[in-house]
Amino acid sequence: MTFAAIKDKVLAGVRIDEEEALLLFRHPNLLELGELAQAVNEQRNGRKVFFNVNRHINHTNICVNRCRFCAFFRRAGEEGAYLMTLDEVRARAEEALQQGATEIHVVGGLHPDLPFEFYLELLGTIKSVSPELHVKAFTAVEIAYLADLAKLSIPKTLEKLKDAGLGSLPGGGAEIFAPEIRNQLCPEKISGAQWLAIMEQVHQAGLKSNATMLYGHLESVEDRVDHMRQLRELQDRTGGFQVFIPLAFQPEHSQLKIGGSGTSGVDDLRTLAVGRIYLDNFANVKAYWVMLGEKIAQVALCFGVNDLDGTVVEERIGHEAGADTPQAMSREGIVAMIRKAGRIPVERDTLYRELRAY
Ligand code: V47
Repeated sequence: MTFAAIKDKVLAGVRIDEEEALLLFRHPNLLELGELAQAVNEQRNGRKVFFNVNRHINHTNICVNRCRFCAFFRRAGEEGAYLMTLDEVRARAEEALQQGATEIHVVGGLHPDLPFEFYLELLGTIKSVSPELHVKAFTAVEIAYLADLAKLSIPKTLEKLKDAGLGSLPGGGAEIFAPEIRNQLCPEKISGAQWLAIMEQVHQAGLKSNATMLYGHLESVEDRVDHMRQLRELQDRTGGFQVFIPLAFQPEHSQLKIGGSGTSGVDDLRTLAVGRIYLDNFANVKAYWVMLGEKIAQVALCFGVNDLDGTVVEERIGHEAGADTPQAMSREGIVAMIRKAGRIPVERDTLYRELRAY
């Protein structure tokens, strides 16, 4: 199979297989790959690029897991360990609302001592600031932990969280599904199969979620394609994923010593482009500017990407691991970034409904 043959197939709307995705990863001409990804994106999304106005709240960094790639977690009592009070959470949500946020993104460590009720109160606290704020909270990994804590099934746990204000789920915790790599990265974490099984139940419960893939560490391109294959298969069954978000590994201060200073810009663009072409059942591909840097994220808008995440504010997970991006971007900053790439900036809500074009 040649690149030209794959291109014909893709432009005719025919799904490519894993072997063809591998060939795309190995295709030496990055610009040809980007052009194809962009053609696919424009067929679907035109020249619009989404962003949202959001705020991250990482309520605690205390975690019972010790993921080797993670520079964010601390043990209870260790220097730098923290747990926000609900008042601190409320203050952040109020500030976000004043700044025009429509979404609060909540993820945290697997805290050893908090009761299930804490998480219900956390959601209730944010919703009490404004019922209009969409709370995108808890990765599939946290959901598994909370279900254990509550001694409830996953569907029952989701029902309680939904009643307390949960609006959708972020895509974290997927890392890379291949068991031999996952066991080296995060041996304590739920398996890839469990992550997928929980997401299936999330979608069955009527909640949307996102999907991530952590790359640029120990994995091979075959592992990346295998990861995307499993996402595509689940998406065929449920349609519940809103967006694919490749996360570029940030190597500083993590226990995972792989040498070098992180992924290359070429690999970032290639991964986003292959994601766009292979994941034909995902409407959106996000360049998460926090991990990629603003410049690569902007160039990614010519490589099949149609979403830049949001204003973020106070990001801790990537920054603890050496991300040298700012903590926040203003709405004006993101709009300018999209315009300068020749695209149309569109503010969206968490469920990808258009709020305002600029
Ligand atoms: O699951 C942890 C990753 C994730 C590092 O759904 C790291 O809209 C790179 O999932 N280098 C959490 N990545 C963040 C996340 C996310 C972010 C923005 C938007 C959305 C969304 C989801 O961050 C973790 C893990 O895969 N991570 N450490 C690191 N050193």
